Amino acid sequence: MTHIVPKDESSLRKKPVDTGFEGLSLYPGFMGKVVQASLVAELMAAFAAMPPYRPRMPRTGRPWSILQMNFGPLGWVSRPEGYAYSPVNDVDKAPWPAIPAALLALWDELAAYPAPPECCLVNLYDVPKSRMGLHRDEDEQALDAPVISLSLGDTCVFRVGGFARGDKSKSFRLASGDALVMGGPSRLRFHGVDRVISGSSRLIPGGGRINLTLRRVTKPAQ
Ligand code: MD3
Ligand code: FE
Repeated sequence: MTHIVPKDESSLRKKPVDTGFEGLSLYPGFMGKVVQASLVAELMAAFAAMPPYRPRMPRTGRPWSILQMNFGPLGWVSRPEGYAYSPVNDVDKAPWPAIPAALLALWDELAAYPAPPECCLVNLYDVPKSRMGLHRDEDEQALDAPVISLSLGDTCVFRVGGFARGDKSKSFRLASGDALVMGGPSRLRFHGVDRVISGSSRLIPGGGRINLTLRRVTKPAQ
């Protein structure tokens, strides 16, 4: 009778697939559809109270093609003078909402780090041309902690390179429910999102992709 059991938490892949990059672990379908759907509902409720905003590039002021929001004691923000972590949003100076419990659980399962995440950066790929250029995540002091990403909604084509912008790169697809751990020697690799495949998931009403990245920002006290 196992065929009538919803394919969910019971049958998830808790072993990563080999990405060929040490420290970069991809867990396809790590989060089941039921938990994904409840997380999306929780995100929508949070966004009703604090709407995602379209950041602008430092200095040039060019708007990003994605929307952003944060959860947790520190949020990652893009300001005219550069990138920063801030305890409050730049719109009305209100603190960010708490990191959803399902994401704290994801960190506990995968991070192998002795302290909780301080930031959950939310990237919303809301239009078909939304993308994220090649960059490194280097605004954190705790570079010994991994960055953990969870993808929801439409599949994207994600690119991982080396430690210099021109190094050769590989691309992977990230589908809804996939978790990615970027740690160890891969923590500072260049990476980006080339494109989102519109219509590839029905999880998010109206379509699109939501990426949640969990980060430890400060070094934990000994
Ligand atoms: C590989 N987000 O928020 S998450 C970001 O899908 C970011 O929205 C992308 O890059 C997104 O900074 C990709 C996966 C990711 C995050 C950090 C990495 C992959 C990484 C650091 C090193 C190598
Ligand atoms: Fe990144």
